[in-house]
This record gives sequence, structure tokens and C-alpha cells, in this order.
Amino acid sequence: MQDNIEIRNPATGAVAATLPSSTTVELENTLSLLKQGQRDWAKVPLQDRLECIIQFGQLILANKQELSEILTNETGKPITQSLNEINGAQNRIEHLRKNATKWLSEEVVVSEGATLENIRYEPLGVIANISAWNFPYNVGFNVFLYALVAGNAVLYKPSEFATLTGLQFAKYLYQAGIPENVFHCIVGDGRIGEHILSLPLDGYFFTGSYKTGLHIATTVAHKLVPVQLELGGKDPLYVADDVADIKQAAVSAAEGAFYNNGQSCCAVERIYVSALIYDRFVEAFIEEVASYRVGDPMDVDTFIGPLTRAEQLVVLEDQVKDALQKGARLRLGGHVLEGKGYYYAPTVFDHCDHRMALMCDETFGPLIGIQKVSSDEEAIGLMQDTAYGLTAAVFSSDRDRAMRILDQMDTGTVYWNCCDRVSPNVPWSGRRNSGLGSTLSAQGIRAFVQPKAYHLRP
Ligand code: TXE
Repeated sequence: MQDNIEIRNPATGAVAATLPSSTTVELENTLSLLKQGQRDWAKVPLQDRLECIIQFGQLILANKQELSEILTNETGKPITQSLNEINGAQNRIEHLRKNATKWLSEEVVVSEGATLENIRYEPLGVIANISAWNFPYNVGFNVFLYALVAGNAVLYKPSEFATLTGLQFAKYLYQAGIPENVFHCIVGDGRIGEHILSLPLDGYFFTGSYKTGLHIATTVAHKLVPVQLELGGKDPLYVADDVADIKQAAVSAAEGAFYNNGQSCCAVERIYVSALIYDRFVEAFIEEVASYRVGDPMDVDTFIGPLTRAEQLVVLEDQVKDALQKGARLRLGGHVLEGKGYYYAPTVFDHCDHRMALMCDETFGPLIGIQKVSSDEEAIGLMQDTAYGLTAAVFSSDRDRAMRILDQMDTGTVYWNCCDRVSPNVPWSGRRNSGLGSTLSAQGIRAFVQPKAYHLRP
């Protein structure tokens, strides 16, 4: 029996497409094709594999208008942000173009004496990429493009909330010269995802929730193959009293919290502000958020569209209710918006503290809590009071002061006077409940290969 998956437009709730879900039999047949395809793909010279990826990038750019509309229709991401994502994800391709040869080529470590010693970097084989909907270009490219360049085949399962975009990736990869038995896009939800876990793959690369990530890591642990998890966070931002421009700090913090409706793994999820500038910061922050245009995601001026998943509205309602009960002050929003679609009003609370769920549990929506602090030490303690470890940010005009705080953060990324930012030049990694392993940078290139040591006596 074959299930269908329904793709809904979050702006209206209407069904935009119905697709047959992949079956377990198809999945098993696909895997044997990928196993064969991978062996040939690994023999293709690195430069030729890279050329395919560069060509893919050009095809994506040439079709970005249509692709951005597909993304907006299935995720509700405002069209300007869909275009930004498509343009921005090209930097992964540029990073590979400049660095793949350096990090994937054979290394001659000892070239003199009786025994020569070299390292070759071999692909892992056929890897699974189980992916997310919030930034399908960014988080997808971080895995499947890097895996393909390194000579792997990829079984790609986009989120059921970004299926149409995932199918477009397959179409343009094939057009760019990637063989059909080297990349395959699976259609379906967590049930087909679960079946992927039972198959003999050579690595599992996941982006999504902590709960599913933990389930995947424990289920496949016995295979002893590489597992990487890119999970969520509860990322703090601290605004120190010496910040150079309070208004500018408020504008940047608000963008970090509300871009893509707060549905970013590294969105600012809680804000701590020095008591000395608290009132001025909060006023500027509210003024900025109140100016956001909420509406039809197809409108180029919209900054806040609908949430991608209707279920998340309940999470937001619960966090709002809890914050109100525990004494937080509602300054903006705080309710579902009337009418069609999964809209939630941009919401700001101040006078928050860590008894409240909105300061401790992942929100993943247009809702933020602000808490007053009286010292750097208090801020440090609160910032570290979390099981997550993705990013942490400090806004201050004093670099030494900011670095002293950032050095104490147990997170994969730290920001000084910026936030909610990813660059292919540096590793993207989460600690503890935020994940395992790194993508991007040299580490992210090497994540898709295994070293083989050669001891050679001529
Ligand atoms: O995630 P899931 P969802 C967080 C965020 C969000 C929540 C839920 O808090 O509200 O996760 O989002 C597949 N075996 N993030 O439901 O369930 C699933 O089909 C194998 C943070 O999208 O983790 C999809 O392809 N696969 C995050 C993928 O896992 C399974 C980005 C992610 O789904 C599976 C997105 C199973 N048993 C959400 N169950 C970030 N890091 O930014 C589901 N899947």
C-alpha cells in the first residue's frame, strides 16, 4: 500500500499538491542502485565532480524566481527571504570550489626514508541526508553538495514540509550531470525516514529536532557508521551597558529573533539586557518589531509570514500562557491572527525569568522574552543555563569584555555584535542537545570522507 503526502500552503491552509510517498520497496531498490552508482562516481576525478556542483549552482540561480515561489508556497517563507536563501546558499558552492581540492587530495606526510607515509581520503559510501524545512537550501547544501563532491552517493529525504523543493534539487542535480544512481530524493514523512534507519547506509546526516536526532543516533548506533546531527537551540543574546548604539542593537537583535518567523536553528531565542539601558533597549526593540510587515508571503514587502507548521501555533500559545501566569509583561502580540493560514502575531515579553518556558524551551516562532540583568556575571550564568549549545551572542563596544564572556560559552558558535549568522568558512556545530559533528569549513569537507593510511616501502 502506498500513502500520499499532502503539501499545504501555510498562508491559506489549502492543499497545494498531493504526492505519492516513496514505498519501502522503492527505497530498498534505490539503495542497491546507489551502491553501484557510488562506486563509479568515486572514480570520477574530483575536478569533474566539482564542475557538476558548480553547474548545479548556476542552474539554481537561473531558475531562482520559480524556485523561490515553490519554497514560499510550501513553507510560507516570505518571498524576499526565499530569494535571499537561494542566493546566499551559493556561498557553499564557492567554498567547495575554493577548498575541496585542498582538503580531499592525497597528502604525502613522509616522502623520504625507507617507509613512505601517505593519507588518502576515501568517500564514506552511500549516505542518508534526512533534512529540515526551515532553510532547505542552506542545510541541504551543507550536506548533500559536500557529500557528492567527496565521491559519495546520497539518499536525500527532504522534510515533508519542503518536498517540492527537494524534488527540484534532484531535477537540477541530474541536469548538471550528477547520475541518477548517485542522488535520489525520497518523498515522505517520518515513517519513511524510520525505514531509512533500518537500511545499511554508510552514514547518517540529520537536521531537525533534538527528539528525532536523538532517536536516529540511538537507532543506528549499532552500525558504527558516522552520524552527524544538526539540531535546534535556545540561543541567548546579551546586550551589555556599554553597547555603542542602543537602537542599532535593538534592530539587530530583533532581526535575529524574527527573521524567517524565528524558525532558524540559530535564531535569537532569549535576550538579556543590562539594567542600565534596559528601558531604552526594550522601547527600541518593540518599536522595531511593531514595524514589521505581517502578511502574504508572496508579497515582496512582507517580513513575517505564516508559520510553516500549524502544530507550532500550540507551542506558542502554551509559552504565552505560561509567561503570563508567571508574571512576564506582554508588550506586543500574544495571539494567533484571525483568518486563513498559520499566522501568529509577532510577540514580545519583558520582565521574563527562567521559571518561564519561553526562556528555557525552544520556541521556533515569532515570540521572544527579554530579561533584565545587573551584571555580566548574572548574564553569563543565565546564558549558560540551558541544555542546548548552538550559539551565543554579546553586544558590547568592548571587545575584551565580549571575548571574556564568549570564551565561557559552551556553544559551537559565538558572536560579537552580530547574531543569527552562518558562514561556510567556519565550522557549523552544536554541542550537547544542539548536535554532533560539524558541517562547513575544512571540517565539513572532511566529514564526508574517511582517511586511509598508506605505509609504502618502495
Ligand atoms: O522536525 P523533525 P520537524 C525543531 C523545531 C521544530 C521541531 C519540529 O523545534 O519546531 O524541530 O520540526 C524526519 N526517523 N527543528 O517536525 O521531526 C522528518 O520527516 C527518521 C529544528 O520538522 O525532527 C524530517 O525530514 N526521520 C531544526 C526530519 O526528520 C524522521 C530544523 C526533521 O523532522 C523521523 C527543523 C524518524 N523517526 C526543526 N521522524 C534546526 N536545526 O534548525 C521524523 N523524521
